[in-house]
Amino acid sequence: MEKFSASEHPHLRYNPLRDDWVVVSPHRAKRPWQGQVEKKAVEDVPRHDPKNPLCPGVTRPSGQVNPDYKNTFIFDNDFPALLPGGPDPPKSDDPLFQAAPAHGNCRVICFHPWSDLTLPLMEVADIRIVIDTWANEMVNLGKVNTWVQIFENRGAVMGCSNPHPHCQVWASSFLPNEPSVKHRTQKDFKEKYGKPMLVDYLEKELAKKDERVLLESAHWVWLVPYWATWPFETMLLPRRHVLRLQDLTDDEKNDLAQMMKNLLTIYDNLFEVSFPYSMGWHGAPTGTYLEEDCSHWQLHALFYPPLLRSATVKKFMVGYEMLASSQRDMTAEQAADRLKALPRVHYKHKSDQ
Ligand code: H2U
Repeated sequence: MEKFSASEHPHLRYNPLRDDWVVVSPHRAKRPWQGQVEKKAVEDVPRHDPKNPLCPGVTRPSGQVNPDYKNTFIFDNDFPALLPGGPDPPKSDDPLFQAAPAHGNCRVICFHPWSDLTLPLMEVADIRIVIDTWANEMVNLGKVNTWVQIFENRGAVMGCSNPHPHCQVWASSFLPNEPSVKHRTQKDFKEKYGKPMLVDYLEKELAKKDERVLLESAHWVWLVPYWATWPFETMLLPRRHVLRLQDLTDDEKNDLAQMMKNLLTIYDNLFEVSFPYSMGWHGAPTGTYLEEDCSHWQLHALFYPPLLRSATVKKFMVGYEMLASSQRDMTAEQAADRLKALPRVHYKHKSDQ
């Protein structure tokens, strides 16, 4: 019988964090594409636009005036998805009509006063200030909220409404679906195997680092997870067992700033475009969980980019993905090989060499 090859034969891969499976169909990677081609995003963004509500000194539609900020600037989202107060829905005995309270705070963090910068184009010292701002928000919002989700949507293709470098923070009184599943799976794993899942996973990935490990630094490892779903999905993990972003040491935060610049530069170099993605941090829950044993958690950042084969061809999670299981063509290892082969200098700075 023909011998199985992961780079040729369809198979399933288990995602132990989400407790689900992804269909991998490597033989399909060469199929012709006649689907949608996204318009290449216009990259000529003015450094300052007096009409852009995220720029320094601008009056937002809410009437609030942004300060003349010099590094990061945080404000309460003028159109928040969650509110700190308000009435709770009534309890129901009917299992088919269940509602629950949802409170929280939504904030916007501008990374830098200039609209024409993105994280990989920023100075490492300025990225470090962003990391400190994230950690502060985790501490402050985490005092009362169960979950603080920091996320960046980059690029119009990801629904980002504004090119100015920024991210969002949604803090909630409840544990949302994704972290709720991860809380359970990591707890079960630690009970069964005696180690935090992602600590064990990183050790095993480092033992065979030529497969999916992309970049290593003193304190961080960037890799394509074995179970990645999006074509160029990656994960960033600390080497040490760290529960939450606010637990990082100064050295780890400095190293993280450099690592983020490096990895996002590689992403931008893939198709020589400001690479669109949704990225975010997952660590142990907060609020009342701060008093509980959360040692099964390991901090990690997730990068979910939608691009597939060029700056203009996007992967859609539709059809089979919506109705059955997620599916990918190129394997995680093939994606890793593509990313590993890319230059480390940002394509916009090529001429500086
Ligand atoms: P994106 O990260 O998806 O582009 O969203 C930008 C956020 O900024 C969005 O949540 C908020 C929007 O509500 N915003 C304000 O709070 N005030 C404004 O004046 C513009 C945008």
